[in-house]
Amino acid sequence: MKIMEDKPLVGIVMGSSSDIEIMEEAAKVLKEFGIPYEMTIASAHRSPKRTTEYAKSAVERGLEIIIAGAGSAAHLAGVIASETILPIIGVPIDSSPLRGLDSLLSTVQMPAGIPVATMAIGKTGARNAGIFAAEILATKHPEILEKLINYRRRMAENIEKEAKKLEG
Ligand code: RP5
Repeated sequence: MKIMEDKPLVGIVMGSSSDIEIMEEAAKVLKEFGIPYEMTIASAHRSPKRTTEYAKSAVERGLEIIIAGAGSAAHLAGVIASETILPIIGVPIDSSPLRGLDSLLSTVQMPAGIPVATMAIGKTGARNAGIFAAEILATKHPEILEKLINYRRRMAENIEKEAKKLEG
């Protein structure tokens, strides 16, 4: 397990080492916002015990949110959600011949009672998972709120610049 700081607030979990390239996008955002996180691999079907232990110990280890990314029949986020009351953000990964549609449906279509906040497929979803985690944390961490406000302002300024360039 890669611990970025003493006390990670966000756990990033993925089903396979083949998911790292995608899930790094979530990590990049958390780094940008200075949010401590940890990253690990746990598979809902290949290592179910490790997965449930990770979820069950999350609160006592100080995590406040878990981002879970998986491909194919992606039950990782749902299984983790069933073992903790922390909010779970799911990232469907486009690693199968169905290009992520399978993981999108299996992540988003949670039966009533155990929600998973599901993002878009692939790198965009992983990046948004990082931003969404920051937004949840911002409700109680004012320094993260300030960074998010600045991030939004910079995005809007970039659009203004691009528009001016296009309009001539
Ligand atoms: C899922 O199966 C993983 O999340 C990954 O996206 C997919 C393929 O895994 P590998 O066969 O590449 O390990 O569990």
